[in-house]
Amino acid sequence: MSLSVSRRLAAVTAFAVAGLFASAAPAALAAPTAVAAAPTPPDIPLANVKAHLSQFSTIAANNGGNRAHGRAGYKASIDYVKAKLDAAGFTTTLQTFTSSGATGYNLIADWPGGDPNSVLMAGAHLDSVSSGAGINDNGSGSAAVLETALAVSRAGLQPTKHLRFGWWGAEELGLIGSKYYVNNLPTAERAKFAGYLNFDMIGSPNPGYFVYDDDPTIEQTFKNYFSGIGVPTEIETEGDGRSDHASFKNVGIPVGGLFTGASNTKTSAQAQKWGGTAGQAFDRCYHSSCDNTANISDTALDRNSDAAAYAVWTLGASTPVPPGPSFENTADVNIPDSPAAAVSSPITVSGVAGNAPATTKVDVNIVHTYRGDLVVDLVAPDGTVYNLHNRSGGSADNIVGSYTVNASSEVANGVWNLRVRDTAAQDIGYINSWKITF
Ligand code: DTR
Ligand code: CA
Ligand code: ZN
Ligand code: ZN
Repeated sequence: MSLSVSRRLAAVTAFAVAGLFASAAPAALAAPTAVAAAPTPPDIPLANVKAHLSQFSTIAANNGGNRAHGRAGYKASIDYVKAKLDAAGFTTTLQTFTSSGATGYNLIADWPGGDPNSVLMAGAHLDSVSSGAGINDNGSGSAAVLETALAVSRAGLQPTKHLRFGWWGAEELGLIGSKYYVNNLPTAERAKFAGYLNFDMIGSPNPGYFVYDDDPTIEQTFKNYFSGIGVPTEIETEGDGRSDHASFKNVGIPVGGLFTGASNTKTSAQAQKWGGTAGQAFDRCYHSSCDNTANISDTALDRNSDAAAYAVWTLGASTPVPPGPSFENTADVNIPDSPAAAVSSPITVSGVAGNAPATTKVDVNIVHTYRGDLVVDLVAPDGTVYNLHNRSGGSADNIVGSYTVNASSEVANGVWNLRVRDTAAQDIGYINSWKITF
């Protein structure tokens, strides 16, 4: 693995800024225009979201036990969502396609108004697998996006961007519906997209709180929400590209999203920070007949529904501060056991004018079997030491997290080091990667 300087990030951020926040045509990397302060995002009523899940459950029960592509249960699900949106003043379009010899449906709902050259879209796949009702996968995402759209209508929101919502068919067959939608978007229409937000499995019964680490501005927006409610998040790694955001990302549209986990197992460190059961899958009923209305964490569904609304309001209606340039070192560095000397992973920063900000962000990914052994420091180019972790966490595994450091007295350019020392015998590990964002 090599040192990678995320110049792409600066370019993407500039594009995202141009796309998400400027009134000029997205193609021009215009500076963000001043916009009125964003209206306050609403709380999405959990009861409303669960009422949609109950409807999806009834639809499955009345149609052979599932809501899969090509089955009556899927079409009934689309009809339910469309009727709600039509009644709420959306302009809806039913897009048909054929897959595996059956007719598939995408539902697109446009909220009238906003800059037609800057589209912010939120979406979820509506189909289930054939083995069950698909309440978490993906009734949860579909219901949250539906209720967010209905909240836009209730608020009579007049966002800066043009808001669009989508419910995809045949995701379980391989992102078929979202691919069909994107592939049939003229290039000029694709260029109008400021971003696509994906919600696939956001109510897992043993939940994790994962944020897609694709577009940094969208990622930061979701992280801002969760840090505002005191819930730590992790980068989504279970399935890069395994949901409908991949269809949009593949054509260069900035994407982001939320995920609460599928068949991967929750670690003890994750159970410590999120609760739930370590050693158990985030969703034991993934793609199973037990993915029913009992297969939902109300807390996770509520938090993620509110986060979806927060992102639509924030990204659609105002100009959040995009993250600055970041630099990353992904080279593995072994951490020898105590009493060995500390080891360091260097990052050479260049091209950043002035001093580091008071909110310098350090993302750390250390694999270790006993985080309580470790002392982790950020060492500035002039040798100043900023302690990030000082032996907390006991026997839990790994240190994966973000730290905010007031490094405003440090010149940004120069060689920064992440320094790690193992201070107790037994248990070893390595620095997997780290990133500094100004
Ligand atoms: N592909 C989704 C489930 C899934 C698995 N990993 C991820 C990561 C991000 C979003 C979704 C998923 C499905 O089975 O529908
Ligand atoms: Ca809520
Ligand atoms: Zn699935
Ligand atoms: Zn899914």
